[in-house]
Amino acid sequence: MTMLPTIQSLHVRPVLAPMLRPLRTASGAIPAAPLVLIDVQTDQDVIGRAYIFCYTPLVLKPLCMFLTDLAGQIVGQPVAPADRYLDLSRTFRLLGRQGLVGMALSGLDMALWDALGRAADRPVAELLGGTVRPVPAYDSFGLVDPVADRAMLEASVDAGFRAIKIKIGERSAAEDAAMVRAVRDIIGPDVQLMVDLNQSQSATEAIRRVERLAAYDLTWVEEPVAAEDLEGHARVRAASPVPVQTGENWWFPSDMAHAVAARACDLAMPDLMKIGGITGWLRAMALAEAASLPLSSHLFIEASAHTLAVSPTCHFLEYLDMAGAVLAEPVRPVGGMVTARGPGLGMAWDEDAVARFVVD
Ligand code: SMN
Ligand code: MG
Repeated sequence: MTMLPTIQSLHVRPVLAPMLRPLRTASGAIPAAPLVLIDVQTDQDVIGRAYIFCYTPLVLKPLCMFLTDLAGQIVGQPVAPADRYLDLSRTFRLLGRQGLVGMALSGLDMALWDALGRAADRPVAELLGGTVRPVPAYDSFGLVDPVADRAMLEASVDAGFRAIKIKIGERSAAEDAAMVRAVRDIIGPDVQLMVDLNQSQSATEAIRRVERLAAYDLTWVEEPVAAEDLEGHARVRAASPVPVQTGENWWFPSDMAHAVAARACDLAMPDLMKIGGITGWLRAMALAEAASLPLSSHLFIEASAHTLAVSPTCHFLEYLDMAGAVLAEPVRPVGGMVTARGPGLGMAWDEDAVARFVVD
């Protein structure tokens, strides 16, 4: 029986990766993607790779330092993601795993699953007992201008996407309604349309806004109030004619369990970097199945194609490419579907691009 690989070292690099479409949301703008690239070297001549999306460049260096110091906890240990998840959960029990800790642990977990897949020369989806298969994707935009962005929206539909998300909440309710109406006219009645308020409203205002938007046949309204306001989410959900989506800010499966118990949402979309990586996702997908919640991803398109392929209530993969500029082969949706690649998670860095975008 092949021995598990052993972790030999951890190498991290901070980069600012240009994005195909710089992102503006009701809660802030992201002109370029601040990423920490993680490489886990092992003794079986495979390197596990993953990345962390940091939202702001301000945490690039602290995360790199933390991960470099974290290496001392895992070097010499087997590439056994579930074991390392439990060890590190204990290590950080007193501090808590929210914030940078959770991001680092989740990113490390993804890199370990990549290493395990590479050692077995199989895609991670197969290690999880499934098979690689096309997963429905939606094209995820930021705040849009229906005039200036018309061509981009039309190109998305022409490329085969059957679902599109836009962000709202930065402007007045009337301006948001005009934008949603215009986007619905551009994409036509047969393409699903989702909106994301990015935590920008009170429950009362969110209800008021969603009632104005219901005429445009929305698939979901996302994070209407602050992510941690579960009671507010539940209030919006009880009054909303549009299904409520949330989850990108759940820290580890316990946050998801609390949201399910609070009846906060009709749909769930954990983020691999906050839910605890692939190991955390496996627990989250079980909670979604038990609560009959359609499960979608948030960012991390490469790894999400593997985890959604084995998720019982798989709904949509969010196509919002944060790392394509530093990957040798960026993910390319085909006909509105994304198919996972192996071995492992199927990512290789474009080292010339990394050298261009690395942050000193
Ligand atoms: C989002 C927010 C911030 C960065 C990327 C994406 C957004 C989403 O909430 O759901 O895509
Ligand atoms: Mg969102």
